[in-house]
Formats: sequence, structure tokens, C-alpha cells
Amino acid sequence: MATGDAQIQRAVAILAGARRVGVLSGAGISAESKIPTFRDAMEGLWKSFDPQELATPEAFARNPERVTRWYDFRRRMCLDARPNPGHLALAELERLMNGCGGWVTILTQNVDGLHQRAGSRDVVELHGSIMTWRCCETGEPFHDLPEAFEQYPPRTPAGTMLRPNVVWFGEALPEEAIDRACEVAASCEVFLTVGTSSVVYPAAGFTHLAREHGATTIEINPTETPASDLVDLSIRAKSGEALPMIVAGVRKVLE
Ligand code: BV8
Repeated sequence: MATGDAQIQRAVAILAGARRVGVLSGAGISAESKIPTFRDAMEGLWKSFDPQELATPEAFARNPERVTRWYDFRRRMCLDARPNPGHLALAELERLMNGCGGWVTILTQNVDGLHQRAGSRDVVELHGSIMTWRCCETGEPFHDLPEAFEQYPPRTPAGTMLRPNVVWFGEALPEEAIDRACEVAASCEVFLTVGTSSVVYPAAGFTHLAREHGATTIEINPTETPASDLVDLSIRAKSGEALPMIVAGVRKVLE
């Protein structure tokens, strides 16, 4: 693979010497699970729609049918997707660190639930989850959703509108998610940013916060991002390729 072995080995040494690891993940870590990223054009029906235009309360207010159809289409795509070697490697890293009294906390921008399905247990969903929808009037969450909704926008048994339990542009992130993310960024020894364009805030800010608190920062992304010049080690690679190699190296050192 294109990634320099030296970079992989350097990442192994950094992680094997740490016990407190924070991870910021973005849509790129799910790309190898065939879930399109935000900045790649969506496939087929949604190709002509701009996610940033659809992922807003204004779009929902203007056209709840279109927005809920888009989210249900994505929800079913996530249900059909499988965790890829990148997700699985992070779950393995958590087990390795737990085994020596450490921790790995994943701050994910993704709403697809794939980190949890890969076995990661310490996951903070900064932008909520597409797998849960909530009543627009009461905020009551609905977890057991049908395979596909009968109508759009879907409704609760009481007839009120349901929306996906995600954070749209212009909406505040859940307070407890922000609090946990700040805690992780301020206390981790290593902060890995994986598969994110690092343009969406406040999520992208946690890499800066970790660095300000003295963490060693590593980026894994096939392309350059605004974080690339900020981090200590920027690995130009797909997460599904680099992470399994890095975690295999860490396992060799720790076991
Ligand atoms: C808020 C959920 C305030 C919905 C999403 C400064 C501070 C605070 C806010 C702002 C600020 N500046 C601007 C803002 C406003 C805005 C913002 O950041 N705008 C950006 C576009 C400039 N932020 C907000 O609105 C946030 N809210 O701050 O509220 C507030 C406070 C109080 C009261 C009221 C309001 C809310 C932001 C959350 C929006 N919701 N998602 C949904 O999923 O539909 S964001 C959305 O973008 C997704 O979560 C996505 O994950 C996220 C970021 O994108 P990425 O994950 O990075 O994905 P992207 O496609 O961009 O990039 C993919 C990367 O993967 C690429 O780099 C690619 O190279 C790489 N890649 C590809 N293949 C691979 C790979 N990497 C590894 N391996 C591969 N194989």
C-alpha cells in the first residue's frame, strides 16, 4: 500500500506508549462500508441533492416529506451496511487498551451506528443517530422503527410528525456529548482523527483542543484536510487499510 511503513511504525510506537486514546471519526471511516461520504455525491436518486442543504431544520420545515424520505433512504443503507476493517480495528484497539488499564473513546460525527456494531463500547455520537427518530412535539424517542415507513413524514401513533434524532446544521450538539468530548480531548495522550474533512464545527475543534492539552495527534485520511498541517503525524491512507496495520503492530507490542 502507498502509506509509508515508517508512518505506520511511528503510529504504532505512539499508540503502544499511550493508555488514554481519543478518536474523532467522520464519514470517511464508513466509506469502505459503501456509505457515501458527505462530500462525495450521493448515489442515484439523491445525486442532485446537497446533504448540507437537506441536513437543516429549515429544509425539514419546508419539505418534511423530502427530508424524511432522504433520511429513511440513508437509514436503510446504514442497516444494510457492515462494519469494515477500520471500524473493527478501533474496536480491537479499545480491547487492547482496556486490557492494560487504558481507554479508547470514539467521538463520532457519523450517525450510522457502525462503530457500535463493530464492537466499540465507548462511543460518543456527536451528531446523534439515524437509527432513532423522535416526536417533533414531545421529543419522545422511537427506537424500534419499521423496515421502511409507510408514509413520509412518518408519524407517531398519536399522529404527530417524526424526525431523525440527528443534529442538523444550525442545531446545537447534545450537551452531554459536548461535555464528554471536551473531557476526552483534554485528558487523552493520543488523539486520532480518522476519515473526516475537519470542516464541521464544533466537532473539528476537538483535534485543536487535544493538541492544546498536549496530546500527540495523528490524522488518517487519503486526502489533505485543514487538520493535516496541525497534527503531529498525517497518514495519507484509507482507514480500512491503515488502522488494521497500526492496531496489529500495537497488539504485538502490548501482548
Ligand atoms: C452548531 C448529522 C451552534 C446529520 C451533521 C464554528 C463553531 C460552531 C458552529 C459552526 C462554526 N462554524 C460553522 C458552524 C456551523 C456549522 C458548520 O460547522 N458548518 C460547516 C459546514 C462550516 N456547524 C453546525 O451547524 C453545528 N451546530 O454549531 O450549532 C448552536 C449552538 C447553540 C444553539 C444553536 C446552535 C452542527 C453540525 C452538525 C451537522 N450535522 N451530521 C446527518 O448525518 O445528516 S454534519 C455532517 O458532516 C456529518 O455528520 C459528517 O460526518 C460531518 C462532517 O463531514 P465528514 O464526516 O468529515 O465527512 P466529509 O464527507 O466532509 O469528509 C469525508 C472525509 O473522509 C474526506 O476528508 C475524505 O477524504 C475522507 N475519506 C474518504 N474515504 C476515506 C476517507 N478517510 C479514510 N478512509 C477512507 N476510505
